[in-house]
Amino acid sequence: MAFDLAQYMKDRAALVERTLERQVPSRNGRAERLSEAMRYSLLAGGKRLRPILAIAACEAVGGAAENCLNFACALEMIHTYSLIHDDLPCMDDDDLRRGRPTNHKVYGEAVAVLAGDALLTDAFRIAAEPSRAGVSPELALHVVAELAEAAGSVGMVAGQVIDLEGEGRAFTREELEDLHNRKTGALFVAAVGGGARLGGASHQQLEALRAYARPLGLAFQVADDLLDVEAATDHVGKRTHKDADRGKATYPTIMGIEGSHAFARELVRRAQAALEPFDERAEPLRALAAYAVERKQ
Ligand code: GRG
Repeated sequence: MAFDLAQYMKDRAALVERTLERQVPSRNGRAERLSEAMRYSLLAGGKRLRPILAIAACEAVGGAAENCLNFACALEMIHTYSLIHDDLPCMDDDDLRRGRPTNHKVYGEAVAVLAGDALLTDAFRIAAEPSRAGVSPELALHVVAELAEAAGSVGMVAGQVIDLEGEGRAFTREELEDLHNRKTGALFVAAVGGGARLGGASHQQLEALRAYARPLGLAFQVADDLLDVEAATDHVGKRTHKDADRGKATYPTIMGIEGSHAFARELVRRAQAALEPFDERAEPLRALAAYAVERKQ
């Protein structure tokens, strides 16, 4: 029977949802408004792509989803913090995210900044707490360190600074690739690498899975640039056509719409080729690579 990606994503997202609900409770004494702001953005129904990739990588090497659920939730918390901060007036200044008003529009800028800070900080507490007994402290430490590197000053935050400082300036293709490898790709690589490690991957498997995640992260970003040009706001749940308004360098500006579609397909081919040594347990990863560029939101 053909692999049903929609069902797979629904099932794995439900596991993530349940764990997030438990790990980020609403009760918080006198700071209840902080928890409400965290949960407002976190439980707003994103695609949960990064946690699903972590789970799929864990399963591809024979692990169970339960081995990496805390790690998967930490990824989603870091991703959500980045979206809350990215939407602030001092950054991309957006009113709409995940189909609803952005965090600062509802809670004000100060609480939105702090909700992002708390999500980021709590993510590391949760990632450091293995979902299952039997994970060695050394393994847990490696996974947490890689996550911090991907999210921090050489990864996502660096990507965000390069992006902001580059507004209104032309980028070479290499510069654009470096920006997106940091801003978007690093967390994809950490998701797949961490999930694989927690599933018991060998060194060889880990390298192959990273070779899958690198082009996948870039393909996801090329698709995001294309959605910004081609899709309507009510389909994607965030404002579109904003890259051109802000004078941002994008794949469509560098290689045209058709060229960008072709490049995205080539990146998916490269990602899938890296999975050749794996058996049918990597089917979700194969399908997720195609989904990253075919998605409509
Ligand atoms: C503020 C440190 C800091 C970083 C922000 C990730 C990011 C860096 C900004 C988000 C802006 C953006 C459009 C990035 C490009 C790709 C991307 C991350 C899209 C959003 O991710 P999805 O599509 O969103 O997985 P959902 O809502 O489904 O989780």
